[in-house]
Amino acid sequence: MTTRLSTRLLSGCAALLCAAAAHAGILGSQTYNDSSNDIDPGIANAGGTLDLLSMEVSNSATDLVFRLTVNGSLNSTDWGKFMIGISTGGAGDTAGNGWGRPISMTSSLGGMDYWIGSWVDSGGGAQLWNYSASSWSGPGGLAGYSFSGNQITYTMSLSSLGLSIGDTFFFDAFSSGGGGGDSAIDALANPSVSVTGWNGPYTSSSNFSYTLVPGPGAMALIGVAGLLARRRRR
Ligand SMILES: [Ca+2]
Repeated sequence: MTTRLSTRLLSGCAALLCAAAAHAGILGSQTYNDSSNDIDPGIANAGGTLDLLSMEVSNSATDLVFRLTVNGSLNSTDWGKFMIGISTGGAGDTAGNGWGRPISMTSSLGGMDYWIGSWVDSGGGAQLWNYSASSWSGPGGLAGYSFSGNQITYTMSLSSLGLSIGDTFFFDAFSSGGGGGDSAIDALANPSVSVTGWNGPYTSSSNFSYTLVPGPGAMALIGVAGLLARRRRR
């Protein structure tokens, strides 16, 4: 009986491993939601395109992927700017960001260590900035950047963010206009209106966290050990 159950458990875990492997190396993912229509009515929202709806965060053994969903078409409205602030526990800027926008961030790990600035006009593009030694350095490139319909996908290597499997980081995403002084017209982690004017300023203080999930092999082994231990205790 015990042997048959163990065999069944192991084949179940093998199926899970296959399913995980079929998912292009994605080890874990989590979706974070924002309210819709939470942009100040006095500020243009580009037909809803600047209204952030959700962010799916996932990781493989080597990469981190952000998939941002907005409330309008990125193909028909081409002037939006979309940005992500990341706090990893480094020196951390608590007053600014890589683009000099009036947007700042504080988390339980400190200030903002990385800034991703992206645009969807002129074919689109994205930059990665890093804060260290009291200044922002960049821009660097991302491993991947694409947008279509109402989604933008950003791929960064974990090493480019100074992250390793098991690490936890904090993040927030912001939408804005093309002016250098434009603030966070919408902020993902804030379900209410973020700013009442283009110039803000905005500070993200209650942001989201994500922990980089280890490989399915390690997870399955932990699962098998737990189930067998439970079986043994009966
Ligand atoms: Ca929103």
